[in-house]
Amino acid sequence: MTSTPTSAGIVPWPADLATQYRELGYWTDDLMVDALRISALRDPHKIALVDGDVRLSYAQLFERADALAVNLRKLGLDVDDRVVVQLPNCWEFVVLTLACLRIGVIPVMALPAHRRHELEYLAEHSEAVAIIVPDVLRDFDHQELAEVIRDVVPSVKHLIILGSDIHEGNVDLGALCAEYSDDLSTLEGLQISPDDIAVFLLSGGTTGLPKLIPRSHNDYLYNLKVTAAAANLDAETVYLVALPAGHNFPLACPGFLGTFLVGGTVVMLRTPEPRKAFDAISREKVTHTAAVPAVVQQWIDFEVAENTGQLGSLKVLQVGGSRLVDELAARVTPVLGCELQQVFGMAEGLINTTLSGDPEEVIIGTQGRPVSPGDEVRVVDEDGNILPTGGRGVLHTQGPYTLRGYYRAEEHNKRAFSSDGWYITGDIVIIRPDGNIVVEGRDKDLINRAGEKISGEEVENLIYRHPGIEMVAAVAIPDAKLGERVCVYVTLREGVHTTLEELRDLMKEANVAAYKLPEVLVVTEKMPLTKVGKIDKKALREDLARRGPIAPGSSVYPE
Ligand code: OOB
Repeated sequence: MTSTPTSAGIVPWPADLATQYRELGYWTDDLMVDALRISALRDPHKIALVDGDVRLSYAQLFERADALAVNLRKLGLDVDDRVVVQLPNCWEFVVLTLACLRIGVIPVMALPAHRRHELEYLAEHSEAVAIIVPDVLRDFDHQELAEVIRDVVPSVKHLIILGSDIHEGNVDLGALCAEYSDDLSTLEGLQISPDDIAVFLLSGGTTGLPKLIPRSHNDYLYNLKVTAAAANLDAETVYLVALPAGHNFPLACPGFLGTFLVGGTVVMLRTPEPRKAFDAISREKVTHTAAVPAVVQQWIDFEVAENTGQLGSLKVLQVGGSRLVDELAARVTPVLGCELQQVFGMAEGLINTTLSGDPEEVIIGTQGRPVSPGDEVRVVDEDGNILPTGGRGVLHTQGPYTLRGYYRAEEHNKRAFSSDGWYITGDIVIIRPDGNIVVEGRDKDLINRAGEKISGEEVENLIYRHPGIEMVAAVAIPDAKLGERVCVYVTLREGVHTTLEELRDLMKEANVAAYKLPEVLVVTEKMPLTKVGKIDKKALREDLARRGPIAPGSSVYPE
């Protein structure tokens, strides 16, 4: 079968904006890998990448990326092929990303927690030619799952496996990651345009399954530049990747790619668990890292309890992914001894940050401002009116690194973008007179569990598979540790009983990522409805507030 060219599913920037972004120097028409390689040439012996005992200099990193690129070409991968990537944080992830950029193969950045439900859809929707996964990770057999998906998704030809137990017919990623290749001729003359898609990121997705976010070389390279500058990265930077590396934040805001751009050193760690993270920070003299608020809470608790004093090298802790409450923000510098940089970003594009040197009140109480002068933001009320400064409403944005449409999602795009093409973030914000943004809530059907986004509709669709469920609504229940967890409200058919366990089992049978499973069940006799007959989630959230704390794992029944 021949697959669709990626460009067929892309909404381009309007020509006048594209011209403007070039004239203003935001888009430089360089390929990402070429820009990154300049760092390698500047100081080839400098350590670029650390993963446990593995230490690669810039020269070695790019030799390996080239060798892998050659081997992927030999396997038959071509410019514009899509591959689903689901790897833990490890040096191979980095080498693979660079190799894909080198040969115009587009990685679809899946998350380690994804299971069949998500991966099969991603492979299908992107018409992926390969799936790249570990053999077994945390007791889950990813290789076996990839084989199941290959058998049902016709585009998938290759399974590329990281690990030691490679089944017959599958390809060993370790073997493809050779130290170098002495014949780079297959890498010459590849037709890759800087307007082509470099990577596909995943959206949190408010309707059903995650949407694919196309990021072009021009836009994503610019994203690296502006976020690296905002975080004051330079060649002395040692950046720790502790969040899942396929997320926009640790990937490119500035993340590991942004660190390479300035010639710094990247440290890969599989988990942000405090003991391991603190050891890595002190061992490698980490200067910058990114965390979600739930991780910051753990780090602060750990430091208060253990008084490790291990964070002396840490200059900047970037925090984003969900709202950092002011009380926690205020503790970062006193307890961890580093600067806080709030980052309010989205895989779709727009990144806002506080900056070093901002007044304390800004750093603690706001989510910062757009990193690029090309970012345009406006706040819109329920009737679509643009509000004056200080008004509270939904944030819309457009700019040189914010998408114009999700990949192959024509219908959804009509709702996710305004008629003039701005991205409707769904975040409810106030933009202060000084330009800093405060995130106050959201107007989108999404649950933010420790930075992982869960679509309410997706959970509901899965629970509707239960024949005894009459109506179901998934809403966020506030949680001290994770920010939010998934709570489901259900009404039941006559004579039916259900439990949280049963609904969780139902979702497990559907093979969805575990973070999406509901953690609180409320059985109710009547669902509140809006005037147009939709379930009134606002009323449900108010109901939750009235009920007070409900422990995770609980089911609540009518009296
Ligand atoms: C990051 O990206 P996504 O795509 O996983 O999620 C984006 C959404 C935003 O629309 C907003 O609802 C929420 O996550 N969010 C925040 C926030 N940062 C993200 N809400 C409140 N305060 C913040 N600081 O989450 C992301 C991407 C790049 C850098 C940082 C985070």
